[in-house]
Amino acid sequence: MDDLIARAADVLRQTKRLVVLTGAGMSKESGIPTFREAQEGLWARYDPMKLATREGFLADPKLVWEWYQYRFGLVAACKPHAGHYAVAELERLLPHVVVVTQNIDGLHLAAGSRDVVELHGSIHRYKCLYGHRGYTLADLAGQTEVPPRCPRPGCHGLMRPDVVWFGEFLDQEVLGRATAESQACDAMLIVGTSGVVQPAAGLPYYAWRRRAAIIEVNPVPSELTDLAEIYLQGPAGEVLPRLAALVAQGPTAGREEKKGN
Ligand code: BV8
Repeated sequence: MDDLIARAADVLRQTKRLVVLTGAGMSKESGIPTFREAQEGLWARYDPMKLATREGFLADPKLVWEWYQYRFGLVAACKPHAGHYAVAELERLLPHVVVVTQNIDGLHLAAGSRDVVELHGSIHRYKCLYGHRGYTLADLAGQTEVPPRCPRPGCHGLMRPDVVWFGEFLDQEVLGRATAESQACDAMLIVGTSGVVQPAAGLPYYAWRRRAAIIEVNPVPSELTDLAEIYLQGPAGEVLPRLAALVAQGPTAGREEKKGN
């Protein structure tokens, strides 16, 4: 593994435009179960794939709202781990780094990454069924109804998390940015995703088609491992800090340029 990480660091040092594509495995070591892991406790008998849908919400708004409040509580109790900080460090070391995450937990932003594309939205943001968005739970505090109602005068629509559910289209601007960065990158670092959920899992193919270097970090091979030039088989919290430390030790394509401007 040491020589593979060293090789990956060499690739990243010469990278001018890096996309870091992350999935639920990126947050595992922060204590957030991955989407496919069995749900805990009272949620064990529910299928997340059914709860994370508009139909599931309309069928039982209170149940789905409470599921997200349970998950919000999990996220609120968690902190970024060394892997998140390593990704933020790569953004400081290299000329152009964009984090494209499938996660809704906000941990990349909390770790200091600045250019983060949240493909599936955020559990920290709320909107109503009629699309009035930009609210936080604090804006809804004091309402006793579950789910709460839209604070916008005259609306009163049911509130929901501002996330992308299965069967819902991603925000076109967000997906457009993620696609453009994947089409323009010269390296893509894929961390902690099974590569199943579309259209996120299609992004690495844009990088692959333009012969970008693809590096994957995952303890288990995924649907995307065959695309990887370098597969680092291990957990994000262990591999990424080693990778970032090696990148920091040598000259990078961008550091001189960054000093220049
Ligand atoms: C869309 C937000 C157009 C919500 C999420 C039939 C009907 C309807 C749609 C479809 C259909 N068939 C296919 C589709 C498309 C569907 C889809 O992809 N389905 C899959 C199941 C086949 N996609 C959609 O619906 C998307 N919209 O396509 O619109 C459309 C419209 C109508 C009809 C058709 C198409 C919207 C997808 C977004 C869904 N929302 N999240 C919420 O979170 O509550 S997705 C959700 O699941 C997560 O955000 C995440 O993206 C995904 C889970 O995937 P991963 O992140 O990869 O996590 P996973 O658990 O799978 O894997 C974890 C990995 O980590 C593993 O590889 C593991 O080995 C690794 N790991 C573990 N520990 C570590 C680690 N790695 C590193 N370190 C560790 N320590």
